[in-house]
Amino acid sequence: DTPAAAYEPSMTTLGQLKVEIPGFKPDDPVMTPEEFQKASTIYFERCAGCHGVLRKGATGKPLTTDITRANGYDYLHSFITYGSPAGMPNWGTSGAMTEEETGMMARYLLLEPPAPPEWGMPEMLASWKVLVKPEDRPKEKMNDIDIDNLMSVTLRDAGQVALIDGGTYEIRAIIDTGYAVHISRISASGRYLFVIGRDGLVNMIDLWMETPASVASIKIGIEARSIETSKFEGWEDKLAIAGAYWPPQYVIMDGDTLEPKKIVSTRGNIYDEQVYHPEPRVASILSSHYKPEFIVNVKETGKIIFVDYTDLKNLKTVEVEAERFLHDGGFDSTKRYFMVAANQRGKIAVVDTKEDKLTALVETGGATPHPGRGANFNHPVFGPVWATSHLGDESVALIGTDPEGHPDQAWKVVDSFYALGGGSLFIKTHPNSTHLYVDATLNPDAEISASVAVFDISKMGGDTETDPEFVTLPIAEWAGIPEGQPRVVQPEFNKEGTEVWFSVWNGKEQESAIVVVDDKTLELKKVIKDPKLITPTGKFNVLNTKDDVY
Ligand code: DHE
Repeated sequence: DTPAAAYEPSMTTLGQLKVEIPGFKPDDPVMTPEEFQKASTIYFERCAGCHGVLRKGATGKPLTTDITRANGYDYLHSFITYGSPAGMPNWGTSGAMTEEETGMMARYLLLEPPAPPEWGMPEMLASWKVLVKPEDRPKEKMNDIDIDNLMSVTLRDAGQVALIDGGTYEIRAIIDTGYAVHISRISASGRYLFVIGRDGLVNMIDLWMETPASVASIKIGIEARSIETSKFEGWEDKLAIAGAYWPPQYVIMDGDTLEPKKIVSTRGNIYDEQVYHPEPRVASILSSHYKPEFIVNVKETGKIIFVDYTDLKNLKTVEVEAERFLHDGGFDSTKRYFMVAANQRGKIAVVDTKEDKLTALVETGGATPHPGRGANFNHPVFGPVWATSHLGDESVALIGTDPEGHPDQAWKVVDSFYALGGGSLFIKTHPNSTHLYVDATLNPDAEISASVAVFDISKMGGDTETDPEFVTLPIAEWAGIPEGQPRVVQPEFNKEGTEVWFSVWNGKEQESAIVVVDDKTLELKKVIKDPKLITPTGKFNVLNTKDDVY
């Protein structure tokens, strides 16, 4: 008794965009256009990051209608409500979605997904704003901020970033940005800070202004995660690049104004199966220190693309067959090799940015490596290593990165040991520190997700049978927040490498904090609290981020 006529295709809005509700079939579940629109928005904000806009799956399982219809409403509803140990959040029981919403989302998944529109040059140009022209910007630094020690902190659900002074812990500016800024990156000179929201909005912030503020902005797509700037000698501050999840593409922009110069689609064939994929999303992007190139990681097709930015009219790219699904990564300590997680295959792909070639594919032995940018240190026995933790289990893998000095260990897992628990997102150390910090943000146990493990690097030995011991720091407890269930996420060092900062990430309506720990003593140094610090997640120290020190 669901009259098909009531569900005629019609236009609905997704954010600021008009999209077409796909045609309904007679046996489709009941859904009003209003519900469809609401569900599309929720899907976009909560689900698309893992399952893809077209629902073809990546970090999350595919949710195309052949699969969802075979599983049926009840199965979907319970999955959305209770989640799974493999990483699906418990949207219902955590209170993030109401009973009405989980039911609505289950019905929504039985319908064909709407394909959001493309986002090409006309749309980009229409969204592009130069808020302060280059000639009207300060000629010298107009503030007393130690810019190198500034921390750019994402205030996720507020759609803002906070610039916090690493010396005084004072909030020096709060800047409106896109929704849930994913990362901050710094221009080679250290003057400009670039941030990108989940909604594809890029803000370019001038740190020389009396109070740092946006000087340009542009929306480069509908969903996005990555941004970077040109760093090679002679190209400092000249160009910026941003990668989009939807449409699957990257765009190269002027480094002074964000004027879009070149949009390149990443649609194409999966590297191994040689089958076309309509939504190969751009994951991490890095800027080479060896050549005037960007390193663009394409998730679903498993390709690492070196993009030569010297001649945008005659664009030269080198496409490396790597592995899937490429996600996050960083350089080794020499900055010659780039290491990126291929999380579906439990591997780290290593590319040589001097030769533009795949160096190795390293199986980490853990489930779903998730390094952030990883952690480089000098292991007492194995020499220079790069470390990753895992989303799917409690293991930490150390990979040898010194083919000259330690050829036997190069590009192999030299040791693997347990940290606090599964659900780790980020791992961090600093050249001036002898500690390795590992979070467990998405661990289902509240106490574990509220703490971090700290390993003493100087005590790591060559006996791989015995796990190194670690100390547990109860970071969220130190923050003294009585309400909610705050998760501790992403360690980040100050410029000297003497203090490490953690976000204590609570609900939008609840108190959150930043906790600063003394790296030498592992004692609490400072709790930064402010009603404006809403849902802090990523933190990026200007100097370390600019120079790729991690
Ligand atoms: Fe991230 C890095 C994508 C969920 C906080 N995240 C990245 C990068 C990518 C990515 C591609 C690498 C960017 C680069 O270096 O150029 N993240 C995704 C997702 O697709 C995923 C799994 C699901 C989603 O819907 O977004 C996801 N990420 C999260 C979160 O839930 C986090 C914890 C909070 C949030 O903002 O939503 C989160 N991601 C971060 C942070 C970094 C990051 C803080 C940068 C780490 C660093 O030290 O460089």
